[in-house]
Order: sequence, then C-alpha cells, then structure tokens
Amino acid sequence: MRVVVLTGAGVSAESGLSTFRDADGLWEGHDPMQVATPEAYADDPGLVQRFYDERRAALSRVEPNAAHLALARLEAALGDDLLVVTQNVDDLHERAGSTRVHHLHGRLRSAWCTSCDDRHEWDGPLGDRPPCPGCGARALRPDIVWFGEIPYGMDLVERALWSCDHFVSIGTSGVVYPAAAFVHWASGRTLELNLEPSMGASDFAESRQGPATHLVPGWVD
Ligand code: BJW
Repeated sequence: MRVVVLTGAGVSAESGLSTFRDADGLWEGHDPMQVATPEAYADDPGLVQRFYDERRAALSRVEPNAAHLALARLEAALGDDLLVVTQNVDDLHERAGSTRVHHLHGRLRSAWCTSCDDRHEWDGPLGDRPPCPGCGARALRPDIVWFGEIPYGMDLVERALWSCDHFVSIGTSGVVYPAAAFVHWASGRTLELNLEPSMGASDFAESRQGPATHLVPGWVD
C-alpha cells in the first residue's frame, strides 16, 4: 500500500508555530505573505532575513506534536511505501522520527548561496550577512521557495502521486499551487484532515474536520 501524505502549516500549529492564513495579525506591521516573496527580498533583504531569522530561532523553542509522531509511526510500519511531502519549512517531521520527508518549499535550517549555488545546513541568523562557508561570498539567502519560484523535487512528487494508493492532505488551506492540485494528480483514494474544510475539500473522496493532534493519530492507529 503506497501512501503519500501532504502536510501544511496546520500540522505544526499545535506545536506553537503560526499558520499563514489563520495568523491573526501582522509581523512587524507586514502581512507574512507579502514578506515571503522574491520582490520583498529584492526591495528590503534585511526585513526578509529578519522574518526568517526569527522563525529559524523559534524552531528551538517548539517540539513535534502528536500528529508528527503519528506520521513517524506510520513510516515505521510502511517504510518506503510512505512519502511525506511537506509545504512546511520547519523540521518537526524529522524531529518526530520521520526520514522520508520531502520539503516542497525548502527548509529554515538551510541557507542557499546565490553566488556559488551551494546549500549549507544553517542554525544561526543570516541577517548579519555571514560569508558562504564554500565560496566566501556574502550572498546567503534563506533556502525557501517563494511565490513565482519552482517548488523542489516536483518530478519525485509527481511520480509518487501517480502511483499511490492513498493520498492524505493534512492541515493545509489548499490555496497555494502546485500543492493545491495534488488531489487531482493522486491515483489513489483521497482524504483531507483539516481544522475546517479547505478550499479544495469537495475534491477529496473524504474530508474530516478537527485538530491534527486528534485526527492524525486517529487515522494512523
Ligand atoms: C489546522 C490546525 C490544526 C490550523 N489542525 N488543521 C493563480 C492561480 C493559480 C496559481 C497561481 C496563480 N497566481 C500565482 C500562482 C502560483 C503560486 C500560487 O499558488 N499562488 C496562489 C496564492 C494563488 N504558486 C507559486 O508561485 C509556487 N510556484 C509555482 O507555482 O511555480 C510554478 C511551477 C510549479 C510546479 C512545477 C513547475 C513550475 C510557489 C509557492 C511558494 C509558497 N511559498 C510559501 C512561503 C514560503 C515558505 C515559508 O515562508 O514558510 O509557502 S507561501 C505559504 O503558503 C507557505 C506555505 O507552505 C504555503 C501553504 O500554506 P499552508 O500550509 O496551506 O498554510 P495556511 O495558513 O494557508 O493554512 C493552514 C491550514 O491549516 C488552514 O486550512 C487551517 O484551517 C488549518 N489548521 N490549525 C489541523 N490544529
């Protein structure tokens, strides 16, 4: 039984990380969605670096929740037959024990040098313009996929979706493409687990509503 799980910000909400579109309010007076763009980075790199530096620092203050842990248990049972595709840039799936995790929109704990094109594991801030450990250029940016940029590993994701028996979408609003279209690409039975019906809820064979920490263990176990 081959299973593809797509996760979004809702799976990490109960760990204490804000979602995007439920977020009540602004970050330093800015809509987070306006900060997560190449245009914002070109206009004010310091502002965008600060946004990601704060979110990277916040990772050390949060822990995986029951939903992440349940997905790790599912991997222990299914092995290579499970792929978790996450839109999240946090590392909570990995810290829960999942190893087959694909980060569609990049990772906070990775820095990308736009001079030499290398990527480096990164835990500290980038806003003070540290040099690239590879080439020395001060050209490191967050290794994050912004609007208009191409999500990572689409070939791998498409192949997994075309050959899966089950596709389960967890904690995502279904607003951002291409992830919002995965339900149409999946060959298997489709299930949505979300706090409320997402934009695409009617495209799923089944849709269940509730907090991820309740729904995901219930589905897995
Ligand atoms: C709970 C819960 C709990 C809360 N339990 N649930 C017009 C039409 C169609 C497409 C486009 C268009 N114009 C432009 C586009 C393309 C664009 C796009 O989709 N725009 C839309 C806004 C319309 N997409 C892109 O540009 C993408 N690239 C692209 O398409 O390239 C072309 C290409 C594709 C494929 C192959 C080849 C070429 C790139 C998208 C990059 C997205 N980047 C961001 C920011 C960076 C990451 C970061 O900073 O963290 O990624 S945007 C932001 O949204 C972030 C998220 O990963 C992403 C999705 O958000 P998510 O996870 O769904 O969060 P929320 O907040 O929206 O929803 C949370 C949900 O959880 C809610 O439903 C809650 O109810 C629920 N919830 N608590 C369970 N406890």
